[in-house]
Amino acid sequence: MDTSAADPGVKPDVDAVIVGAGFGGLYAIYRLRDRLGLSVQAFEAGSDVGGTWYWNRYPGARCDIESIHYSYSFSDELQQEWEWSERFAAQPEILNYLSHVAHRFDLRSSIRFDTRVTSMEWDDLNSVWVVGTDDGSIVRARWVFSCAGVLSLPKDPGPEFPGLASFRGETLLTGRWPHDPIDFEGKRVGVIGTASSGIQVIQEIAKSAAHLTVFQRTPNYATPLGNRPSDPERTRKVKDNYSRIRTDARNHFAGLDYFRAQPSALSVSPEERRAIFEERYGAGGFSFFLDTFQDVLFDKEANDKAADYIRERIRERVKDPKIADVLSPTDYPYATKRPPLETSYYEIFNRDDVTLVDVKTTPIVAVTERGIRTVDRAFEFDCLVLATGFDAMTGPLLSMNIVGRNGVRLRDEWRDGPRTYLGLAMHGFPNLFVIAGPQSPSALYNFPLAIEDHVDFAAEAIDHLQQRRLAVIEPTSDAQAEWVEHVNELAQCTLLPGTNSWYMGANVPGKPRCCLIYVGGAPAYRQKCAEVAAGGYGGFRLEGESANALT
Ligand code: NA7
Repeated sequence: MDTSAADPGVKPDVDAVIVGAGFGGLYAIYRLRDRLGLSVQAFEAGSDVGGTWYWNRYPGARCDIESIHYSYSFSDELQQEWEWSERFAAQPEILNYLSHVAHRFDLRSSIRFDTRVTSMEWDDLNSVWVVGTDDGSIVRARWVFSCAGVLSLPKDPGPEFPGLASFRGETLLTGRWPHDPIDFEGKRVGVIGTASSGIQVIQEIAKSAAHLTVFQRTPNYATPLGNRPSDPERTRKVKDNYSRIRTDARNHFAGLDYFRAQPSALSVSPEERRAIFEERYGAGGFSFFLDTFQDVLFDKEANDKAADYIRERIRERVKDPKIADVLSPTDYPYATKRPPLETSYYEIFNRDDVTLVDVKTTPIVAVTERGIRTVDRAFEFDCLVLATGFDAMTGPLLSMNIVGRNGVRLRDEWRDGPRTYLGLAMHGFPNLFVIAGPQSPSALYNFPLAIEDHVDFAAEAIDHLQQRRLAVIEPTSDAQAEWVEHVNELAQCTLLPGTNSWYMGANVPGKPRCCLIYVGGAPAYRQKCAEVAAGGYGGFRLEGESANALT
């Protein structure tokens, strides 16, 4: 796309382009179009709404934050009318919910499906983004909201598994699961990856496969999910108090309703500590992670107590001590990789028709026509399932070939890691808002609330500009540098940097290693954003007469 010859005075086609129609994109359409009165065009690569929940339709996919929290708060009518059938909704129900939202607010009329944004270039002369899509069309917009997702671009498995293309059986990627049901009955199945997606899919495939072989590189500290049918009495209480529950959640570190965590695992007696671990382990959800002791993520000794407890439970549940050892993490602290939740995971390894392969000690050498060859054995499969994760947070943005002021490419700007202001916007890339972006609380903040906060912040900023007939908002280089330093300093106070996780960008070969998440928690982050807005958008430069406004 050549914008160097851009005509001055070219009007934008729409006020805002929105990339993606998952939780973020759907709310952005509603907020900008129906509340702010802007014209919007959303693009979605999938054939319908859902985003992450559209693509991750593998058996067992389910949210691990309680559905009463993992849902929109922006419409009380919506939260009153929708009924969740389980404590943690499964993927089909979440997809139904998002479909219902799209229908209820007539959001599909603003979305072009089966269309991927492939380029985005800032035309400085006209203060518009020129957005290109894979069908060859171009749309000019004053604002762009990237709601392209955080865990939406699966890692390309090709380079990590030589020979993958030669496998004659069926290869399935959890993050791009086919729409037609897959029947594992009587099949020999190999699964690579044992984190959140892997654990969920393994639990389901184990129910019908003739033989299941699990290839584990790093064991996880998985704790019980505690799923069950929704309790009508609790649902009624929640609905009677939804507004307060949402406010409380927004004041919690991770946007949830866990409020019993004590300051330190080291300041209580061993008996008291154990009783707390015991109770929270049984309570399910992120109780164990977020509602035990506040220093678990900061203090190695405190963390060891939690890790010891989980290892003990794994040893109780897995009969063969050698297999239990392989399943027990020992070389990284608890929760420095995103903790997965499980239901029957550990018991699966007590079965004769399930084999665990430790690929740390016996690495995979190649995928063959028939299966997988490790250094010491060949395995034959009918199906190979890859639950190998995502190019998280930065991947979806970088894949859109974003070019900002003066032809600067985001890919070059981020060569050593992302640089943002508030995880929301970038210097050199005006009028582009990144929803739940890198260096925001994102994955450590209940996504629907995090998304609503970001979209609201950006919509209010646009409103602020429009009222003053301003056209452009862009973070200053200084404000951005300060934020990046702050995010990195905070991360250094935690145990996260020492572990190879997607939080650190360490799951993708060659990706720069740095903390992709603001770890100061939702309340501190929300306060900072509120101060920025109240101060007239401090840290942002606002400029320009809005001569080419559409609305
Ligand atoms: P994750 O959390 O990135 O997990 C990917 C899993 O795949 C993990 O067990 C990896 O082991 C494993 N993996 C990745 N590459 C390889 C190779 N080359 N060889 C062997 N094993 C490999 O992705 P998920 O989809 O499970 O979860 C992502 C998020 O979605 C999750 O955090 C929730 O927020 C929802 P490793 O640990 O890297 O050794």
